Amino acid sequence: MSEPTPVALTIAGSDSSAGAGVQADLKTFAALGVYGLNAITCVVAETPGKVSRIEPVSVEMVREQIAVLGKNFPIAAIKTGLLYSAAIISAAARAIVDLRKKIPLVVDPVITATGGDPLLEQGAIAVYESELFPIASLITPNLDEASQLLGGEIKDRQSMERAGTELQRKFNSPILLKGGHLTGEHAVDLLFVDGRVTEFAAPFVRNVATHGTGCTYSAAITAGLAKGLPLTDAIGDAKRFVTSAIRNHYRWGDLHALKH
Ligand code: PXL
Repeated sequence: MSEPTPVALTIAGSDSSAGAGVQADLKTFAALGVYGLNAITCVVAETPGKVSRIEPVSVEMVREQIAVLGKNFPIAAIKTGLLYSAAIISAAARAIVDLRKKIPLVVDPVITATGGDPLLEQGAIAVYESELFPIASLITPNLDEASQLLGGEIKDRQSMERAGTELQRKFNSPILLKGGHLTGEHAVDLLFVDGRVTEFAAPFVRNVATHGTGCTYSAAITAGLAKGLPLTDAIGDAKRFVTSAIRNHYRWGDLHALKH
């Protein structure tokens, strides 16, 4: 008999250009052999680099999506992406706790889009810290997000090590600090668990304007956890997956240049 397909849930926003958000998560789950469920938090009208409008879904609707899925599917791992507001972060955290099962939870603390447009309401970071981080199995900030969580600039390997250690202590959760925005031969991410640091490196892919890499990466980690992999194996596999996705990306810019 074949093994049952693992099931993972993403709680995130919809990206109309489908490179980030829920769409990236579901494509990643499918590519990795995991059945993906989604609870939509907001709808974003955008193309890569330009957010044009965001509308949230009601808090009650966010809660209901998570509750019905939890009652009817064997959810083996959960990730959160764009949660938009303090009220939605709080509703998502409570709905996850209400599932009353210990399910691995990956929190991708999405604050701004790659192009720099804000995606999270001001003041919402405090609710991440008080309600969602305490139930996370892994938090996956990039360098900008880590700076916003801690204050101060992170500009090299040394400051990454300091920031990751501080984040892990402050939030008492494993931290994957993604160093992709540092320039160098390799894109280096550091995992901080219980005072230990593990490095994940891949050759830096040059001359690519990316959109949705953070979403794809955290979704791939979630897929690995849904399959029952240990955290370091799930991250190692996910790093290879996202590097390959960046290398084999859809060339939106080229098409855009041709048509306009
Ligand atoms: O890449 C961050 C991100 C996450 N979620 C949604 C987005 C974006 C970026 O634009 O639209 C829905």
